[in-house]
Order: sequence, then structure tokens, then C-alpha cells
Amino acid sequence: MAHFKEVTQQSGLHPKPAGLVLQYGTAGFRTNANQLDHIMFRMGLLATLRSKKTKATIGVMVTASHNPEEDNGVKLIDPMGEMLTSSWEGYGTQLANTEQEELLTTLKDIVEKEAIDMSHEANVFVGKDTRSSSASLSQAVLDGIKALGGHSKDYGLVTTPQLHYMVCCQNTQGKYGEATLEGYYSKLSQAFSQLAKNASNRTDDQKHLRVDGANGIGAIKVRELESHLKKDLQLSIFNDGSRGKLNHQCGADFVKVQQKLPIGIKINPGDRCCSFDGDADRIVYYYTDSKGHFHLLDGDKIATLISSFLKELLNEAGLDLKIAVVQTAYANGSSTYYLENTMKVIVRCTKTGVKHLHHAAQEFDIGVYFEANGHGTVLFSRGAEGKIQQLAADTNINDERKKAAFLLQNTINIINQTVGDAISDMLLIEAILAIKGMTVQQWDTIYSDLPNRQLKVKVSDRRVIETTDAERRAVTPAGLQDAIDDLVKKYKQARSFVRPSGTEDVVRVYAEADTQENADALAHEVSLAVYGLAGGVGDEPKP
Ligand code: G16
Repeated sequence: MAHFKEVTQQSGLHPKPAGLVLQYGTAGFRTNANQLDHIMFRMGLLATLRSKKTKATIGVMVTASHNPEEDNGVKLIDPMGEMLTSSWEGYGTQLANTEQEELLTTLKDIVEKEAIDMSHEANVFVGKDTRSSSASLSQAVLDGIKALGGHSKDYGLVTTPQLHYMVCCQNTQGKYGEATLEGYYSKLSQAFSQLAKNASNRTDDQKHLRVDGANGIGAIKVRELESHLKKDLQLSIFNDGSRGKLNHQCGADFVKVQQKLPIGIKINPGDRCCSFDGDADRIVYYYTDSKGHFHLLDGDKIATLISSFLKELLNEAGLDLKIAVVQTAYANGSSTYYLENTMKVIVRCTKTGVKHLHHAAQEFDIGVYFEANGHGTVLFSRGAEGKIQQLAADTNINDERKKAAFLLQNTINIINQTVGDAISDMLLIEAILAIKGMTVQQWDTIYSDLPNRQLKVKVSDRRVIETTDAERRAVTPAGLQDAIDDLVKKYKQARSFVRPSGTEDVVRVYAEADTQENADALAHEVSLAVYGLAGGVGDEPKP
């Protein structure tokens, strides 16, 4: 076939370093940018095959999200805007690791196994973040698409969720929205202004939100959004990329893990602030109190705020729809307790990675999913959307039901249902706080987090750790889980687990307990167990 010849020629320009082996991780491939040129070319090939197979537009986003500037990575987007189906991740790993001479054979194998009609047209949308390596790496993706005869549309600099949105708009023939940045901003800002109509009177100070853009793409895009917002929300953007380094001492991951303010933000006690991550698919909120103490409102608090808002609206609308919250092992124990026992909503726990949460959330009429790190969104089933639209159009209902239906309708429009989206989540949170007349401190008091700590341990091969029970228990190496169980028994209200990261070359350790001191001590002791039993490298973890 003609295209295969082209692939052979072009792949020579994007050679694979012999012997290099990379795994498809939590959100695609991610490592130092120097090792990724061939991966990008090959993911261009894979996306083209996926497009031919699904007869739909596929997305490829060049980003390493929360990782340091030197890294890069790639996320693949399936037709409805969701992450690439897990059954194709294996093909990704195969293509990534095939030596140069075998590339064509591997490609043909996939075509055969999936019975792909190669005469079918392929369309791929491509986007990139602000990393200096992203320009040439996204060119490598475009080269891969072209080599297999696919059509591409290069969106250039966009947030990851914006690209997910474009793919969904394209494949729903515009039903989800218009596949342009303008379409994205107008859909979200119009829904926000509708919701804000129901807000109580607020001072300029109350409308003010401070945004830490992590020196990344989110800062650029939230500025573009600003011009579409009326006076309902006033933004001050910090870490906008004009000076600092991407994700360095700033951004959602830094703020969540370090539990402290990002660099470069100026705030007074009680000011409402939020941080995006490097590709703007995560958001966390925070403030400081009059004693200067830092208070974090992470993905768990966000899920609680959104799900309680939706539950109230469903009650007021008189709609009987099943709502659930999906979390991961990182969810604070207090949040799970509050959701299950006070709010009485169904709670599910999945493995880390939005692809897992997304699928679990699809099982309900309304699925609110959030990772504690601030990555999440809300999914409305088609049936639920239909019932809400029907009610909103009903002229025979009372004002309370009408208002609830209107708010639900606009919540659907403001949410990016394809994936977690810092900008869309920010607008929804701001709208809820405005409608409820709630301060960030009042939101924070819904429940109190158990003190917790996250650490990283370097080991020679993190794959020696295998987990089960939604990553809450380690199966290998032998003795590790017993050691964790014994350590946990020493503390009150304690819980701890370890898992290999799928985006960084580390093992992650999570611990929570009744006091910060105990959470810190437990996390440290578990880190030592990982270091000792799972092949720790470098210095032993220090307290
Ligand atoms: C990605 C995934 C998230 C995950 C995070 C950390 O986020 O999309 O679902 O929580 O990595 O994963 P791990 O603990 O396996 O390193 P992002 O925002 O970095 O793309």
C-alpha cells in the first residue's frame, strides 16, 4: 500500500533510539522531551488508524501536564472526547517500542487485528501546550498523520480539555458546540452568565477570584475567556508565563501536594484563589485565614460542592435521577464519609486516571467524578439530559421547579463533559458559590479533611509494585502490604497505600491520620518500607 511506503520513508526522520522502552501510562506517554520524537510520530500513525477504525475524528494533545518543563508527553482523545479506549493502549505501547525495522510489520498487525479499512478517510485534531519542546513534537505528530494519508487540523496552543471539546463537537456535528475556541468560550460564558443571574447581590470583592496559571497554557486561555465574561466574575491572573517556569513552585499539583501557596501570588486572609495545572485539566481552590494558615479545597471538596448543588436542584425540580460521586484511593476519608453518610449519595472508588473515573461515572444518570488532585467533571446521561430539557420546556410547572430546571440546564452547558477542565470547573464553582451566596470559608466547613501527606520514593523499577482493590492494596513485592498494615495500626483514623506513578518515574505514597504529625510520620515510615522492600535508589527517605 502506498502509504506504508511513505511511513517507512518518514519514520527514518523520526528514528527510535535503539533499545528505548516506554510504557503507555496513566494518561498516555510521558518522559523527558528528548526521548519523545519517535513516540509522537508513531502516535500520529496510531491516531490515524484509530480514526479510520472509528470513522470519526480523533485528538492528539502534546503535553506533560503537571510534569516539569523538561518533560513532555502525549494524550490521545477518542471520538466522544474521552481518553483513548484502554483496549488500544496496548497498540500504543507496541508501536512505541517496536524497533525501526519492525515498524511496518507492527502497523500491519494492528490493521489486520482491528480489520481496519485503510481506504477510509482519517481526521485528527492536534493541540499542544506551552512547553518549548511542544512545537517540534507536535510537528512529529502531524508528520505521522500525513505519512498514513490522514487529514489533520492543528489547533496550536490549546488546553487539553479544549482539544477534547473540539473533538466531541466535531463528531457530534456541532450538537455539543462549535469546534472553535470562540465556540468554547461563548458556550461556557453564556451558561455562566445565565447561572449568575440567580446570584445574590455581590460586591466586587466577592466577585474577585485569583488564578494561578502555573505559567502554562491555562493562563493564556483564561485570559482569552475573560473578554467573554461580563462583570459577573473578576479575575486576577498570577504565574501567567511572562516570567516564571512552568509548574515550578506553582500550579495545582504543587499546591495540592505541598499544601501551600504557590509562588508569586499576593493574597489577603479570606481571598478566594485557585490554581490550574500545566495543561489546565485540573483545578484546586484555597485561601489563608487571619492567622495566615493555608486552607486547601481540593477535588474532594469540589466534588462535594457540585454534587450537593445538583442534589438540591434535583429535589427542587422533582426529578428522580440517580446521582453518584466517583473518587480514587487518594480521596480524603472525611470526604467519602460525608458523601456516603451525610449526603447519602452513592460513592464509587476506581484506580487513578480519569479514564477509569469517567467510565464509572457513565453508569449513573449523573456521575460527578473528581480525583483529589482536582481533575474531574460531571457526566449527564442522555436520558437525564432529556428529562431536564423536557422539564425546562414544560409550561405547567411551578416557579421553583422551573428555576431548578433552568439551573440544571445551564449547569449542563457550563460543564465540559468530555474530561476534567479547569476553566469550566472554575466557572461552575464560581456560579455555585454566587448562587448560594457562599464564601470560600463556608464551603470549606462542609467537612474537615483528615490530615494527610503525599510523598514520592525513587526505586530502580517501579513496576515491581503491583496493586489491587482500586490501588488500595499492594500485591507485590512480598511483605510490603503487611508492613503497611502494621504501620497503619500504630495510628488513629489512619490509612495508607502506595502505587507506581503512571506519569513520573516514582512510587507514590499516601497517608492520612488523626493529626498532621501522625500523617507525616506514617507517610515517612511507609516510604521507608517501600525503599527497603521495592528496591529504593539514592538516599533513604528523610522525615
Ligand atoms: C494525569 C492523569 C490523572 C492522574 C495524574 C497522576 O494527570 O490524567 O488522572 O491523577 O496524571 O497520575 P500518576 O499518579 O499515575 O502519576 P495530568 O494532569 O498530569 O495529566
